Amino acid sequence: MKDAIPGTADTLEQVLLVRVYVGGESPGSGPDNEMISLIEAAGGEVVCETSQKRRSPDPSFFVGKGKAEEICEIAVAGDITTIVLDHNLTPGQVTRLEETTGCKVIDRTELILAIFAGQARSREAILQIELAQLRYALPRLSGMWHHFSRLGAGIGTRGPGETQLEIDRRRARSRISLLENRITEIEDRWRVAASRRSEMFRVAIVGYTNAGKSTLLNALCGSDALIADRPFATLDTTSRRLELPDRSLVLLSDTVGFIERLPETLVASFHTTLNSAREADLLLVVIDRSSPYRARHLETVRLTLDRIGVDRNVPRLLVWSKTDLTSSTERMSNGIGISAIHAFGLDELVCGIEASRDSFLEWFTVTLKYHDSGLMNMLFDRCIVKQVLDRADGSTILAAGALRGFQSVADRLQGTMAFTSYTVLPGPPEAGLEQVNESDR
Ligand SMILES: Nc1nc2c(ncn2[C@@H]2O[C@H](COP(=O)(O)OP(=O)(O)OP(=O)(O)O)[C@@H](O)[C@H]2O)c(=O)[nH]1
Ligand SMILES: [Mg+2]
Repeated sequence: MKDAIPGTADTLEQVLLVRVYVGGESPGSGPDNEMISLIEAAGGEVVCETSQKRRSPDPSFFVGKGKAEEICEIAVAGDITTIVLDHNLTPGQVTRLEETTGCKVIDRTELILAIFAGQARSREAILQIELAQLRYALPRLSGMWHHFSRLGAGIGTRGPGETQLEIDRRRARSRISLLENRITEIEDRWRVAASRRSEMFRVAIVGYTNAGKSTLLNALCGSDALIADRPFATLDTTSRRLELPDRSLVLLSDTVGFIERLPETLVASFHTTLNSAREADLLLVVIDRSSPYRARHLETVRLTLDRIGVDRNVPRLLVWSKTDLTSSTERMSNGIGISAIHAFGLDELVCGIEASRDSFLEWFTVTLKYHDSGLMNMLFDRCIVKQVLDRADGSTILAAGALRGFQSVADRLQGTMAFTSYTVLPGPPEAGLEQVNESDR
């Protein structure tokens, strides 16, 4: 049975979307609009849809042979140029479907790669996406020959397909190693820059794509990161300093959004960009509260953080975004509710960041015989100094939390002339310093 929806678009690429529900999947059990947003972000317009439920994918066509013929009829009737499947296909399945339908066939990974290629602006992102596309294309090169020579420009043809139509495997491999070298050079430069900032407490904003991560960075830091109502607007890491209520600074980073089944080739190629999540001391997990799929988004973010190698022990703060679009009576049992565009909940969030940071630090008080500016600078660099008390006898007491472990601070203090003693505290100092000091005696 045909379930094609006739469309009228004539300016964009005309797309037939084929949804295949495999195994336990069923219509309505997932974010059905997501594929449409992805196709639009890649410059296409869905003019027809059709679906099939299957126990398992057909090895030749992914859909059944009869369905492939039906797809061909819909494509002819709807003047379709491109067929998009919501799954990943083998190169052979793509070739056979293209031969049967006479249309270009794009799978889910190729679609997401096409969006990335279209959005990449920085040199790093352009190199990383070209690498991801080439790695994906390499086993498919013979198919791509057929694919591009017959069908011309459109979704999925930007990047290596467009510029190197006559590529062979040997040339693709040499281009891949050239790109890998360039990306390694960039990674080295970033590592040097990161080591300069390594003393700061690092907070990474992670979350599902389009959840409002860049809007949050801009609202908190007054920055101008690109915001757009489409998937994968952000392809680079942007880092800004954020001042907390105690006037200390943390480094806040925004990065690429996640999606269900984020293609492996992107995870591998965007390794450097995703480092900001891996190296974070605290993760802000941003989930769109107004999405009916928020629980699923949260699960996807958890799985993706595992996949990219983020340590499960790094503290995570759940941030529900876009609460202005939800009912005001809704209770948020876990996490902090915000609306970045209405600056709602941001004070609570900043206090939450400070509290999470403070619970992560190793706290101590230290007494210096006299005010040693070298030691004081070291303490301010490596610690969050909460209180300083200069006493009448010339000595100074500080209460501080060590950012990267107390031992490295203690090692620096030991044996210096000004150092008298330190006391490790169970948590952030609550009492005034004199009281702390009195109880020490
Ligand atoms: N109503 C409402 N819309 C918001 C809010 N925050 C962000 N948005 C909108 O959500 C869309 C996506 O915002 P972005 O900040 O670009 O989302 P992102 O998570 O950075 O997305 P990617 O970088 O593409 O992964 C934009 O249209 C924003 O205007 C909010 O608090 N309320
Ligand atoms: Mg963004």
